[in-house]
Amino acid sequence: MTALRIECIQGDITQQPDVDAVVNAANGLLMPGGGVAGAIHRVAGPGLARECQPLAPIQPGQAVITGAHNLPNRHVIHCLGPVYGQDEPSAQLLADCFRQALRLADNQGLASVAFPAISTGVFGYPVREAAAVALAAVRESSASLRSVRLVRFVLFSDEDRQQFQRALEEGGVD
Ligand code: AR6
Repeated sequence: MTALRIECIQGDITQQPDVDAVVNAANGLLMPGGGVAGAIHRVAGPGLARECQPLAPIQPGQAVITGAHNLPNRHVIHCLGPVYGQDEPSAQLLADCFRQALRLADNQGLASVAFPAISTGVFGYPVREAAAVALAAVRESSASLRSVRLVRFVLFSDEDRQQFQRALEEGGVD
């Protein structure tokens, strides 16, 4: 069995044509918003919001999967991250997002998933803490994954990429 590969790159989550699913840092109503959600819905087109409507609302830590519409992927997995300092326990809820997203991807037989830094924008989660939670959750999930072989973190800024890269290296060799 091939090991799970984890990578951290700087980039735009809507420009990852080589992955099967991209993850949306969604709002509870699964509507187009700002940040990642705005970018994903803009590129996907209005069909994505229509498909999302009957799946909403979702709770912090929850994930749902849809088609990718005009995005160059097969699926979008929508996660509602915790609002830092408000949705508690925030680390557990953030970890739940990654675990649930990976489980959904694996259940669909997908091989690759790209995540943004969920909760670190409008929801105020400090990037360094979020990176540690995200990497730990992915590592913990890896033993139960049958089809997912690549997890890519796509960070908007180089500073955020460095934080995730550090968390990846601190957790051991990939
Ligand atoms: N590609 C990759 N990363 C991005 C992109 C992009 N295109 N755009 C922003 N980021 P956020 P949240 C980074 O606010 O904190 C929305 O309005 C961004 O710099 O998108 O989970 C929703 O509707 C930050 O580091 O997600 C919700 O209401 C990270 O992605 C709420 O914001 C997450 O920022 C969700 O807030």
